[in-house]
Amino acid sequence: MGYKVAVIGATGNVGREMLNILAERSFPADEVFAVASRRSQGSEVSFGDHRLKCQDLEQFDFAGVDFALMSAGSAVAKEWAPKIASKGCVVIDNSSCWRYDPDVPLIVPEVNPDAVAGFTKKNIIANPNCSTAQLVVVLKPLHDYAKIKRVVVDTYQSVSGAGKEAIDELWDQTKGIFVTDTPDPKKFTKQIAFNVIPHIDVFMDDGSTKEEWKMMVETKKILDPKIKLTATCVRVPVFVGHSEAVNIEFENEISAKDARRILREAPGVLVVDKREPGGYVTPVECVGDYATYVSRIRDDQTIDNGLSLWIVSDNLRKGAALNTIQIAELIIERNLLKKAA
Ligand code: 11C
Repeated sequence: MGYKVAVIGATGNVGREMLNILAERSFPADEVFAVASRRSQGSEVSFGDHRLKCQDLEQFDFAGVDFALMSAGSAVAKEWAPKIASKGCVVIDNSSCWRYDPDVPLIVPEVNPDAVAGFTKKNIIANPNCSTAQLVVVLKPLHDYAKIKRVVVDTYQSVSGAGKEAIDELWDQTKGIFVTDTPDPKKFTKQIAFNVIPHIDVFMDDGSTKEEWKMMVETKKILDPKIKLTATCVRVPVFVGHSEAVNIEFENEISAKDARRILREAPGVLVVDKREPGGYVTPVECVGDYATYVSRIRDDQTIDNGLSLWIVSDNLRKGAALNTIQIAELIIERNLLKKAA
């Protein structure tokens, strides 16, 4: 017998990717439901060769549904995740709402799969921020080998991380700038076309942004609380695919050659590092892929046991929809779901 799966936020960028990936990976589902706000009720979304009609979240009956894959923002997650979970449905939420709750596991299956068993406390599991997910997949095998002390990461984040309106804003500004007038920024604080903006999410008291804070706190929760991490998160005029320039300081000896060998064996990671023009991955090349790509692996000569590298991944996939579905697959694989007889 297969599973019943509801995708909540089915009309959004991540919701659509969830439906694509469920179909692509032949997830063992008997039934898949597209659930969205009342505004989208009746609109259709693709699921493999089928079209699904969106159902209203407020009216939808979650009894008998095994997994609720949720990507509807923090406010919806705060209200609805506990209600849905109380019906016996496992909620895997993409928002930041539940990530820092000690009773909610924050999971990247390649990194901390054993922590998933803790979901039974609330029946809720959190999916990390997209920029964290692709980072920890790469850090984990290196940490196992040489113990990470400190990470300095600068991100180059695509507009799709900020939703559909942000994609439209980049598109309209890019066209408008040479043809008509540049439309004023709405979603972003400044012009995003042909520009970069060092500001993602709200400002914190210490001058960092919440996106930067999330990368630090989530890396600690998923990988190791002892790792020190500082981030500068920047929005760039790219539609899909987040990139990260990462500098890592280790306790123990590790060379670029070691790192290349370790990362070649690491689950979810693909090394493309030819040290020649074009011998690295850029965001446009990672779109639609599952892998997190690593390029430009090199020794940092300015510190002991230091490495620098470049990470690129599809933020809507490994950063969101794919990771969510991998978590559901992990629960099934480990036989952790209590299914009614
Ligand atoms: C961005 N990383 O690129 C964000 C999107 O906490 O899940 C995801 C925000 C989050 O804007």
